[in-house]
Amino acid sequence: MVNLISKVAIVGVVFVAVLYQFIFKSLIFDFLGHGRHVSSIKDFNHVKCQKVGDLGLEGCEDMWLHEKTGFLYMACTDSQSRVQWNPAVGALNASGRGMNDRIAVLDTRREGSVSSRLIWLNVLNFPGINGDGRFNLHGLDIRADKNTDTLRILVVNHRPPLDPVTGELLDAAVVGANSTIEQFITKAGSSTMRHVKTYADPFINTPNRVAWVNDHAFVFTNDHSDKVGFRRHLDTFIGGGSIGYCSRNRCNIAWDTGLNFPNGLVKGRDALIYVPSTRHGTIDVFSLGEDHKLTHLNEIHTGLPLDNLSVDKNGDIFAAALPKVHKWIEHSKSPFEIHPPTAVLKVTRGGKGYEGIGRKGHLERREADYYVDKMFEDDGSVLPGATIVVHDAETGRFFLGGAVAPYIAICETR
Ligand SMILES: *[C@@H]1O[C@H](CO)[C@@H](O)[C@H](O)[C@H]1NC(C)=O
Ligand SMILES: *[C@@H]1O[C@H](CO)[C@@H](O)[C@H](O)[C@H]1NC(C)=O
Ligand SMILES: CC(=O)N[C@H]1CO[C@H](CO)[C@@H](O)[C@@H]1O
Repeated sequence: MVNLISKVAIVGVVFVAVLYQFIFKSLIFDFLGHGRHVSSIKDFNHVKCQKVGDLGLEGCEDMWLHEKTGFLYMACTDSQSRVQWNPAVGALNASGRGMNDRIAVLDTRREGSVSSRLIWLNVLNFPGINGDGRFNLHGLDIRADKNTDTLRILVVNHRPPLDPVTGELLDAAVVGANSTIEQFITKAGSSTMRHVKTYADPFINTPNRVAWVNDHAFVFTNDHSDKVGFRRHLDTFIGGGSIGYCSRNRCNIAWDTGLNFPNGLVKGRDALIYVPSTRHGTIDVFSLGEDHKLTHLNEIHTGLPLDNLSVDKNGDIFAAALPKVHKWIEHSKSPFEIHPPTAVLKVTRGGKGYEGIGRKGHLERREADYYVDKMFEDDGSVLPGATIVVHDAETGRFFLGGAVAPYIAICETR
């Protein structure tokens, strides 16, 4: 018996040691960022950043820049509500959800105070929850029409779940959020957007970000394996999540292996799909086939836990990274007190640049096809705990927003 117990104990110790080596060590140091050195923005002489607070630009989780006009679209909420309602990180208290989520439009290329260049989009034709016209914003993508000023907007909307008969709130902690993807239409610089349609589909399960692939179709990430439940809890350790595709009224899963918290995906200038996995600090590169499935072409290692990506006019990809995820987790519970560090990474495609369309085999396992540079970073003094960074290649400016941050930041680099 004693023998058996000691054998069990030894096996237990070995098991914990192996877990430490392969899972917890990477979790604590690589992912959570304990012990990682972070520079201050002051070490980057050419970068001048400014906090923009007090204008209601809170919780601006996602941003998109209209290259032609310089209008910056931002999906915002109030920071405090994200503490209660943020299905991506399992905050599922629907009665604390934001009741004033809205899209801001900042004219970034005009002179004058920020407030004189900022408008909020009024929403037309959208029923919301029991007719209240409201939504709960997360990821967004916009497709600019080639010939006109028309902009097609897609947003992830984390609706609270409702009882279909009574219309009362169901317990989201039990059934999860009722997340949908909403399409709106607007014109650059307009102060309204009109609802076009709702995509509600079993494959749109835990949506995070969307990315248009043409005028009628888009891809999106499901950041977890499920809305709630046991399997979801295992995601941190064994991975989970998927990439979906929707065209008109049909959706399917386009890829579902090897991901771990896939979030702010983009379509690159080269028509490839770039998917960051926060937990791995990698970007997976895919091509989209006629069959609406993805083919994995490459994996870019960035060395930092990543968030959402954006593409600038030159085709370069920018990523907001979280050098200290453990601080960001504290920040997500106390948005006004804790200021986590942010790093801005640039991913440049080498080789043939953005023109060559990738084929399987063509890019496979060739790291040097991409270069990753850290542009600047900050210990939390000026930059928000950024979940998105957008670069205007024309002016050299960067715009940074954070899912729970109480302000945005604008950085000049020239
Ligand atoms: C849920 O949110 C409401 C409204 O903000 C708040 O009063 C309540 O205490 C929250 N519940 C929990 C369990 O945090
Ligand atoms: C989820 O939202 C869709 C689209 O509005 C709606 O048809 C459905 O009844 C909702 N389901 C729940 C559980 O709230
Ligand atoms: C669209 C979007 O903003 N997605 C993610 C950005 O990164 C944060 C932090 O990892 C996620 O919580 C968001 O879901």
